[in-house]
Amino acid sequence: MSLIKFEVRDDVAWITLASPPVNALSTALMDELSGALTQHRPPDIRVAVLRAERGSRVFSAGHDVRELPTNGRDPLTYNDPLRTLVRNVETYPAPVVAMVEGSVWGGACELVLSCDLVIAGDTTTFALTPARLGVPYNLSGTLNLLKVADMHFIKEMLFAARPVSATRLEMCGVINAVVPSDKLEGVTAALAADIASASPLVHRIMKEELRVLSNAHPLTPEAYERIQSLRREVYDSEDYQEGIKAFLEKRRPEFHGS
Ligand code: YXS
Repeated sequence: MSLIKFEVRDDVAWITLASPPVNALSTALMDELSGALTQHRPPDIRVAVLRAERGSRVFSAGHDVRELPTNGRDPLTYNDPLRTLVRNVETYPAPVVAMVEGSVWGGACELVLSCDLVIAGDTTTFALTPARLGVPYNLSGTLNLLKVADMHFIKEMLFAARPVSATRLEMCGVINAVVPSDKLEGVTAALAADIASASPLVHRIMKEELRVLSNAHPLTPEAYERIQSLRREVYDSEDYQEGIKAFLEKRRPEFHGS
């Protein structure tokens, strides 16, 4: 059974997460999303819209915790499904709009924020919860946050690791707009139609230009190695094992900082 729904209406591809109960980003779901973006491209598609089912209480619960490796390996390296999916969104040769209804958790925040525009319903929340699981948010996701939000807001989201309203993210310029939930689909469809009526060539070129320029961060090998060693410290830790174990056992984790 497919874990997404796919429909094209007037050059706009509507990609719906449909993996109950909480659209956890399993490898199967992420591979289907990447497949939809790889198989359906311009010139047939002028805009892609990523959404959950109408009325969703949870847009996506983030990375499927049951698939996080527990053998001390970083689960979010270059070729892992979430990183591959985010890159497929960022390099898709047309604008991708996230239409967000319900709560967004962990790696799903990164997926949504990797889209070119984000329109959220007024009950939507975003929660970056890796600290509650003993996991460090991945490197590219952290860089993407630095591109769109100021440091204090990023630290609040990552350290407090609790849901933040879409209105707050809009105020901080992290997402484009918050609209009443019953208007969300109409507003998103109108925006997509506007975009679809403009030059697809300019969209493709400008999107790639912005991606290349925004990633132009010189990182010395020493800086890279320092960051990798910090991440390795986490994945080798007991806290990492405890975070996943506690989630699966439905209890509060007991972190000891090692
Ligand atoms: O008990 P059953 O079998 O029915 O399963 C429950 C949950 O265990 C399951 N579930 C998940 N399974 C795998 N991965 C998940 N992320 C996940 N989230 C939930 O779905 C069934 C229904 O969940 P339940 O009973 O909690 O539903 P609810 O409506 O009361 O609450 C929905 C949520 C989303 C608020 C709640 O499930 C929740 O807080 N989930 C964890 C959200 C989270 O912290 N996600 C971050 C995952 S780690 C990640 O994304 C990256 C590694 S990172 O951290 O770096 O961003």
